[in-house]
Amino acid sequence: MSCQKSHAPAPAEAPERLEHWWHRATGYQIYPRSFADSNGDGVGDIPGIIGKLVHLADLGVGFIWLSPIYASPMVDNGYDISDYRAIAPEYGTLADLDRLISEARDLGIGIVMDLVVNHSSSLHAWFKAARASRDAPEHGYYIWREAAPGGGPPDDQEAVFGGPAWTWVEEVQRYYFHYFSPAQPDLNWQNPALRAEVHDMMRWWLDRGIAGFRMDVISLIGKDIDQRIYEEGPDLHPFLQEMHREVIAGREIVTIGESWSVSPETGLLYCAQERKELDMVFEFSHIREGWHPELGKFAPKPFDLVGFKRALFEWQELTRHEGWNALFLTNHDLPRQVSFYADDGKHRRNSARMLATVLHMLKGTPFIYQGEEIGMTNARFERIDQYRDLETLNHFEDQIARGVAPEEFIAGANRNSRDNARTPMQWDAGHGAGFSTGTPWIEVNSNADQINVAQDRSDPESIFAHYRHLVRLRRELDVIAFGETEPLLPDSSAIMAFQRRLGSARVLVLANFTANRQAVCLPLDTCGEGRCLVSSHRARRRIDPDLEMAPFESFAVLFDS
Ligand code: TEU
Ligand code: CA
Repeated sequence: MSCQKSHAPAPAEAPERLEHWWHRATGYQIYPRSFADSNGDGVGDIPGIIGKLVHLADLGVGFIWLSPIYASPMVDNGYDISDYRAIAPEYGTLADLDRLISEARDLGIGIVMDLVVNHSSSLHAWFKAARASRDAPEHGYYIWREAAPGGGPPDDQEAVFGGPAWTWVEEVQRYYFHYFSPAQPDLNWQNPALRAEVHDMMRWWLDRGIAGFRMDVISLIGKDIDQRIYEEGPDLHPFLQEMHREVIAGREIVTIGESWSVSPETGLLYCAQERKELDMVFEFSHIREGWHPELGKFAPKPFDLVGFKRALFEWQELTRHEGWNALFLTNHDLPRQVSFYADDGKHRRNSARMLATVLHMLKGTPFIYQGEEIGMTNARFERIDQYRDLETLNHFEDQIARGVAPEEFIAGANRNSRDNARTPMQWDAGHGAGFSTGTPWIEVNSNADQINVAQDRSDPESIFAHYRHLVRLRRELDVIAFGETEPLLPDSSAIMAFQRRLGSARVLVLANFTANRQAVCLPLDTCGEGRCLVSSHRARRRIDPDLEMAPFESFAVLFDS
């Protein structure tokens, strides 16, 4: 049950920060292929999204991060773009997108586009020209090397999605470099003409009225492959500063960079305000915490709350006075949060609400990934042919060749494959979960008849209502938007606890990450009589040093002296 709404405490001193619209906003990520299909071809599309805008307006989100909807052969579901200024026909038209931008704007929701410029598709006109002739100007837009002296690839660098990072092109008698799949040749950011093309394209989108960019693997653009430096290479920050100067300066937009390598040591290089690069980064330290240190994501590892908290709190500390956090537990590349971090069975509803409370009470801009607001779970596929994701399929081939049993791989994929988050959005209990009247491109989760928007919304204690409340609290309370974070009980492997402070206001947040009742012992100075902001169980008002928490219980209490 959500407790009574409180009003914003007056800040004790005038805030020095420059406040931007995205400081109090919550983002919502849409993976268009799986969100809503308007024409029954089994593939989500832009008119489908427009039809669901009321759902998002009701949730209260400030902007949508739209995963790629550009023209693409869809080898990596749109993260392989063949025309940066065109829409994939299966998703709709440019006119549909303009309509989405304007209808969303009328509801107070901005559209943030995915900017995928570490690589293009191998079917992009630039690459077609580049591969046809060494003399084409576009040849220099990509990264080429001669064959090794005895023939064969220049070296043994490997691609993230499996196989060598080099592919031979007969016409130019050279290899091109691809960090991901051969269908995703890396763009050569060292080439000023390429950078100018990207800047021009970005301005073109901004002029259409979008609210900003989520920048795919942006930390790769400064790479020096000869030194085998990929992430955060020597030219990354100069390139980001140039992009800011050329495109972003003077526009009240939001920019979120994706970086798999950023650490507390390098975080502020991206997002400290005076550096003029990005507003925030998606950083993955808390996600990597859940991966096997040697065997990677497909080898299950039990969840370790202590390491998870350490990672999150380190970034809260980093951004205490400078920079900003992008808060998320899941996205289209990650498993469903209730399945990974908590319980997706008996305790699913409280698990979902607990994870939401924890994330949304931290400092930063939270992101909700489609379906998270109703507690959608992992896919639980049984056979490899149910998967669609190229990363999962390629790693399956690889690992089977290395002697891993198929069942063992499927068990790992059930925990961590990217397809867990890509099954269709579950709108209702009808055919195709209300996602499509046709046959969805990837199977609907078999639990769609119990877990869906219609069902959740009919529940007075729904997960959706809980999220809506959290989104509103961030808009209303300065202490949630801007307060400093103070970790409590860092060594507890069962409880996540912290406080937020701003002026005379203090918020205490407690969450039980286990299926057992937990006795919690709090420092005396955190206790007292407060006002319950949000709670999954009975409203808590009086906080005593010794309290007991129910399985997956969570709450936040505001004290204002
Ligand atoms: O992901 C970045 C990335 O490095 C992922 O491939 C990551 O390593 C993997 O998902 C972990 O399992 C971004 C996009 O979010 C992803 O969907 C794209 O496939 C990738 O870039 C290439 O554009
Ligand atoms: Ca469709």
